[in-house]
Amino acid sequence: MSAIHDMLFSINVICTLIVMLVKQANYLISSPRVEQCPVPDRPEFAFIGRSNVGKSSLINMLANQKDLAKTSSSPGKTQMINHFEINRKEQYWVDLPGYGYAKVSKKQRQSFHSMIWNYLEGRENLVNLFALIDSRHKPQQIDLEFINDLGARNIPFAIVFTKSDKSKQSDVMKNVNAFNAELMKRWEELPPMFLTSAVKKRGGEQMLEFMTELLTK
Ligand SMILES: Nc1nc2c(ncn2[C@@H]2O[C@H](COP(=O)(O)OP(=O)(O)O)[C@@H](O)[C@H]2O)c(=O)[nH]1
Ligand SMILES: [Mg+2]
Repeated sequence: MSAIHDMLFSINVICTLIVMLVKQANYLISSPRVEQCPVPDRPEFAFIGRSNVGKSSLINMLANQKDLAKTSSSPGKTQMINHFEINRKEQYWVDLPGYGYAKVSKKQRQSFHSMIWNYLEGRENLVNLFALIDSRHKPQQIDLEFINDLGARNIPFAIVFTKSDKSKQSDVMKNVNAFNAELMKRWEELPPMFLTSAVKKRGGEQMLEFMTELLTK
């Protein structure tokens, strides 16, 4: 009994210790197309969401760095696939361009659309995509459409509700539940979900735990 107890206890300790630590992180390169991305020689996590959803802030929170993701929001890089090196050669994180820009031509939107889907469907080392949703808003058609497409195309993804500090908790939960209710109209199972605030530094540990779990599976 006590041997088993000791063993379980040590497994528990090990599990607690293997939560990913970001010891090092740096911006690497911005690529206009998936074909130009770095050689896929390590696991990759990607982040996507509408512009201003809080993507850069979330990446900075996870990496525990103030200005890591700033690079990719400089003019010209917002429409690129931006790679960050994490823990030297351990993994890549990718800041993807936001979907659903209103102020671009139809042609631009189409090439943008195919760039994102070429990446999502063609990047062989992609472990998981984090799709960011602003928790201040009721379910938005454009987010629902994008998430439904991810499911339909079998892209591994999780949903991250951002800016949870900005509204009353009851309003946040109302929006999250409404979003889930919309998804349940189409899907039997909900994807993994995280509630985060980059300002209050909430939800990051759970995300890092989930990432570690995926990498050690
Ligand atoms: N209150 C609050 N503001 C946030 C949070 N995350 C981002 N913001 C703010 O939202 C704006 C857009 O954030 P940013 O990370 O640049 O979004 P991006 O365009 O998706 O990369 C900035 O003014 C951030 O300071 C959050 O968790 N809480
Ligand atoms: Mg950004």
